[in-house]
Amino acid sequence: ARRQGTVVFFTGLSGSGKSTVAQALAAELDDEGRHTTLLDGDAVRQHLSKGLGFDKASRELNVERIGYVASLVAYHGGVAVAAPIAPFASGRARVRELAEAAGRFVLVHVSTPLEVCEARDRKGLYAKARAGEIPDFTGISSPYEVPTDADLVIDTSVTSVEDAVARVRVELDRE
Ligand code: GGZ
Repeated sequence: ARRQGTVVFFTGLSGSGKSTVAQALAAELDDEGRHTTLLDGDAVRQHLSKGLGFDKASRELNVERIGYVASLVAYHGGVAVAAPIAPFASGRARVRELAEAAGRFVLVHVSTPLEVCEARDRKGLYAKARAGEIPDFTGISSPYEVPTDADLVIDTSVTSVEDAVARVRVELDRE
């Protein structure tokens, strides 16, 4: 029988820490010999979704593309780890549908509060968004619909990367 594959899908605001946790998780699983594919937000937008913007339709298309590729990985028994903002419930539901047809779907909401993400402002994007220089910025001028169907909720302002990874792994080890 085919080994059951998995899609681990992180969703959360810019600066929430989802990429950091996703990268650490993917590295651990890969080290242990699981065939792991990281679909990081930045890389996806440079390649798979090159040229797409941040209006609702573009985000939904971006998220569906990620879900499609992730589901292919899962179908072949691998683990796909994806970490886009994915702010809309409809796009996340579409990903769930694709992933569950192929394997297991684990939704992780990285719930780090906006105030914390904005205070971090690692790339200076929140300041630009507040100044009106970036339209449709999630949390400032574009919505983030909080998931009601997350398997895990992790706030990186109170949970370390190490603990966040461990919590996801407990979830993955459950049957
Ligand atoms: C949100 C934006 C925007 C706007 C550029 N809104 O912190 P980052 O820089 O590295 O992560 C953000 C990334 C979000 O792309 P995603 O593909 O994850 O978004 S979605 O799932 O909604 O399609 C941020 C940067 O792109 N960025 N403009 N307007 N984030």
